[in-house]
Amino acid sequence: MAKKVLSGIQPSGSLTLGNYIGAIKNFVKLQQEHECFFMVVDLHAITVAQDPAALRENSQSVAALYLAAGIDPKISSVYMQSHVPQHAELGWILTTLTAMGELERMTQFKDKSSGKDSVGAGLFVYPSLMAADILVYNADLVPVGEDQKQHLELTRDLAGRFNHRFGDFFTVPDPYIPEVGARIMSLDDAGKKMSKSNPNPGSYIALLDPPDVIRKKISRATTDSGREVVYDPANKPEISNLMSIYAECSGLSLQQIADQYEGQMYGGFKKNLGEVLVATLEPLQQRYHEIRSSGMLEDILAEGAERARSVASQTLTEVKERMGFLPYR
Ligand code: ATP
Ligand code: LTN
Repeated sequence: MAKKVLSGIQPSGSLTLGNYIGAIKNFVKLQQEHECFFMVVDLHAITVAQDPAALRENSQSVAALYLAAGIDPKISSVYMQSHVPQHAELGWILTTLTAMGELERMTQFKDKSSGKDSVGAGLFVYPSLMAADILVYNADLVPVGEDQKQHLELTRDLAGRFNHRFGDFFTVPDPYIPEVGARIMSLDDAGKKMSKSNPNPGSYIALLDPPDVIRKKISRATTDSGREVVYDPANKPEISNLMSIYAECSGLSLQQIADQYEGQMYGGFKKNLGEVLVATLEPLQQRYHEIRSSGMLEDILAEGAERARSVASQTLTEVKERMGFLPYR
């Protein structure tokens, strides 16, 4: 049966291979069978300081990359989170149902706030806004990478809490996390996830990196001692990470890759991986540039937001009535 699917990516930098493998590839897959909502979560991005010009550029870039990767705006709604004001409104309501202790336990908050002198309150309440993003459409499925699992659990708890207090209304959503590629690691440190806000560009492959930059970054990626191309995340995290990337972009299984490179050293494997990535990303980049220069983005985002608002506004009316807010005309 067709389900409602929702997800979002922050316009907080240039999208990486981690975003593509962990999230966007699944968006494209799910849209064939389900009713999908794919947002650019600009309200989440401002939980850390964003330069206005960069936010504008990154917002358009994420939306264009969604389309370039194969999201079809005729069957999926593609839009900016800030164009649907009900997200912020339900976000506030859910914040009032969220306990401080629940937010204090969130590992993304701990990671992003650690070592900072001053931390914005928005970063702290970020998960309640994310819950609102999902619940406002009564989404059934949320495709995300592994790092978002904890936020999804809180979303499920908040849906249950609302339903318990105000009567059954929200759908309790399920995460949809890929088996391979749910956590692509940084190229310079396999102990950290690949992240677009890492200050070292050598730590990630950006989807818009030119072919030579991609080849160079892969050839410089750190590799474990030893020289066998075997998948063993506990003992060989770096080569295992590169193998996951290879598998996700070539369609080969991890075993097929291990067999193909048996008895060979890392050099040939890395060289071929660079070529696999270039072959995956070049067509996507071409479509991206066509979309950016076509001027079609604005209309697509307007249409997507209109569809999203019509669903979200009905939810808000019902939620507020159940909670005892006076209606207005
Ligand atoms: P930031 O560094 O700004 O926090 P990010 O690169 O972690 O950003 P998000 O916008 O937070 O990216 O994430 C968008 C989606 O991509 C989420 O579903 C997230 O789980 C997924 N994702 C992000 N990084 C990875 C990764 N390294 N491996 C797999 N999935 C990832
Ligand atoms: N928190 C997510 C981005 C995000 C999201 C969402 C993902 C915001 N709202 C709703 C899925 C559904 C992140 O940091 N990757």
